[in-house]
Amino acid sequence: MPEAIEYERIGDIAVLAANNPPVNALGVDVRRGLLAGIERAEAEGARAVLIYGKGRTYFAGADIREFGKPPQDPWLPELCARIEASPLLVVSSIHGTALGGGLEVALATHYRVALPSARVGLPEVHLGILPGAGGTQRLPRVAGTEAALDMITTGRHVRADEALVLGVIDEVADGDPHEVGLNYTRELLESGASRRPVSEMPAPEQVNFDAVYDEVLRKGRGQISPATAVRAVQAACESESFDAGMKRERELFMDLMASDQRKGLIHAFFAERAVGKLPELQGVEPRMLHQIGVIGGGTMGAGIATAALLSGLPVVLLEMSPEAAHAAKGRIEANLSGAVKRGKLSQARYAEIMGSDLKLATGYGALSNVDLVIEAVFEDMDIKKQVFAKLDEICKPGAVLASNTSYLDINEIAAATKRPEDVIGLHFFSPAHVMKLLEVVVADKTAPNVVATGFALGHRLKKVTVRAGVCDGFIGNRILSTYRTCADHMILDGASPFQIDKALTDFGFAMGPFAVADLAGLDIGWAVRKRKRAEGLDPRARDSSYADKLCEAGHFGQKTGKGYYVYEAGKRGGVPNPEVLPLIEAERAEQGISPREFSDEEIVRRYMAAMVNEAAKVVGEGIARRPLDVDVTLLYGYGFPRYRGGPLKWADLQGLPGLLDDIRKWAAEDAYFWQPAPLLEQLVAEGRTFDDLNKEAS
Ligand code: TC6
Repeated sequence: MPEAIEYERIGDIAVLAANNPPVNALGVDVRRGLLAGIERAEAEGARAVLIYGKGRTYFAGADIREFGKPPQDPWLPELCARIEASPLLVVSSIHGTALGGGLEVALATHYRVALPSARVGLPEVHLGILPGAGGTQRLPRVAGTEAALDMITTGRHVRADEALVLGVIDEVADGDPHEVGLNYTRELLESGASRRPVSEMPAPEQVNFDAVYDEVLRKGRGQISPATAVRAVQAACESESFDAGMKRERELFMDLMASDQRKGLIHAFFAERAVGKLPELQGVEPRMLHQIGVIGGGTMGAGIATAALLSGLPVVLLEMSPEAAHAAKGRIEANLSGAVKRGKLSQARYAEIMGSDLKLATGYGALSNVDLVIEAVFEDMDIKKQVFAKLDEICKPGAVLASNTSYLDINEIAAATKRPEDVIGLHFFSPAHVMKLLEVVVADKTAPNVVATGFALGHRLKKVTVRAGVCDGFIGNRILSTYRTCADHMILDGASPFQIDKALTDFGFAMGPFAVADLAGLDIGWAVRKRKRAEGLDPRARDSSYADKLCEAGHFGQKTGKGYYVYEAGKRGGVPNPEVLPLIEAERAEQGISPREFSDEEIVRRYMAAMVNEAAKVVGEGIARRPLDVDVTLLYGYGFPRYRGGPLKWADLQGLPGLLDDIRKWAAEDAYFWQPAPLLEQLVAEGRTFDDLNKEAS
């Protein structure tokens, strides 16, 4: 096996090259190699040490896979102290990304040169920890307290030119990192540069840390790592010595390391990388995509077209009339102008897209040559079937025929064609050019290379892409429908939509379910309720109609200015709609329900148990392949707080037996709704967790 750190002697300079693909993470072998390399360079009488990474990057951080396992010597903070204390001149040459422990190693070296394309950052807070190898002590000494607080609490990746201005790096030079590093080290030696340990620099300047702490805590919506990191930086300013500051950093680091938030965030990190790895796609080549079609230019269709155009894919957008096509063009123009304003798209590229990449059409014939077509028309099975029958006639052989339906049966849609193997669900989330989630819904006859094409498209559009099976609502909307029903039951029994929204945003959700319903449009839920009632509700299911009354009065949420909340033009968010509680009270009276008090804790517990129970059914039935697929779906499509890892990670951390006990207890009041998921019962009986299932599947 190759050495994780390769040692090379070039004249007076000992070169330590990291060789730990793919990202040169600072695992135990790398740490040992660095320590041995420094000791050898000193013993051999070198004058300087150059550290750089082979392959695509300098060290991208500590090896996250080691977290939570027994630590192995040398620890990164000790290694950094040893590097800094070396009597030799120690230099880093940075390319790719010097992140987390990687930047901490670089800050422990005496000088830093970087390629123009390099980025540096301390993103540890996104993993629920803080820079624990001196980053909170050294960065403010070189960049100043304010810049360090910004970098550490946001975890943002800073470009080389900005890092140079901030003093995080000393020089930017283009070329090969080995050569660039050697040239810079030689220059330093020739100019007689002396060692420059950051720990010996003066303590950084004071700021109002309490104010920063409060602000960061508020922005974190319950996430503790960024605010805790503020206290660590404070220690850099206020401790009597560098070592005392390091001690405080370590204490705070260890607290975070032991937290559930750290476990949730690291689960999220690996889960979002695992969703695209499906054994069934190993070795399956996706079909080529040169041009796609989109049917329907409403908010969803225009969003999908925008996402495709931004990724460089030409789009033919089909609408039913020239007026509708014109309106669709306007939506796409507005989306793309937003991208220009945010600096994500150049004016020249904008002109190119509007001039030639986007084609508007009003006849199906325009789709005869596209490689994939996504239908985003009205959510009605008969209309979808007509669309697919037409596509079957028009599209060239091998074209992928996709539906963006969010609930309907893809098998039934596929049966409207003579090529069901080419049919798939591509469920985008609105606004589709912004939301990161894509559910690839695989029907019974979908060909593997069509599934692979769905994933390839997701990758190209920079989506987090999850595989789902066919059922009402697939992974996300099926689970949403259940926890939303649970919320409706709590309302009938005495809670208010506003209390529920508040309890759930306090839990960490970006929005509560009723604010979300207002945003999505109340007509969507209304249509689903009407469809389900038409299909026939189970006589044991509780139903409520107060929300229908809002819709009947023409209140569809944000788009009409009124729903659960009232929205004033120009103001963000809304205030509770005073018409809502009387509607609920009338319904309770009609159903003979005496309302009772709900604590916020009970609201969260019931809502989450409903979510977990349905999610366990979704996994048990194979609609989601693994628990982590559910977690990623809820994180990216439904505003689930990332620091809780997703509903099934949250469930593991709570303990599955307690959740199942609650579900069984509530089944005594409503045995139809609270039917325990067989998979949950099985896991509890076997003393296993959802994470055990993830591990078995990987
Ligand atoms: C830290 O340093 C704490 C210090 C204090 C200690 C006291 N460890 O993302 P990609 C894997 S905390 C282990 O697909 P990209 C990743 O799982 C750390 N593995 O590539 C994937 O594996 P797979 C602070 C890691 O080019 C593969 O590498 N650092 C690590 O899109 C490729 O990754 C960070 O938070 C790791 N640190 O993006 C940086 N990093 O192929 C985290 C990656 O088996 N990493 N892997 O699926 C990143 O942000 C990105 O990976 C990237 C590269 C920007 C480095």
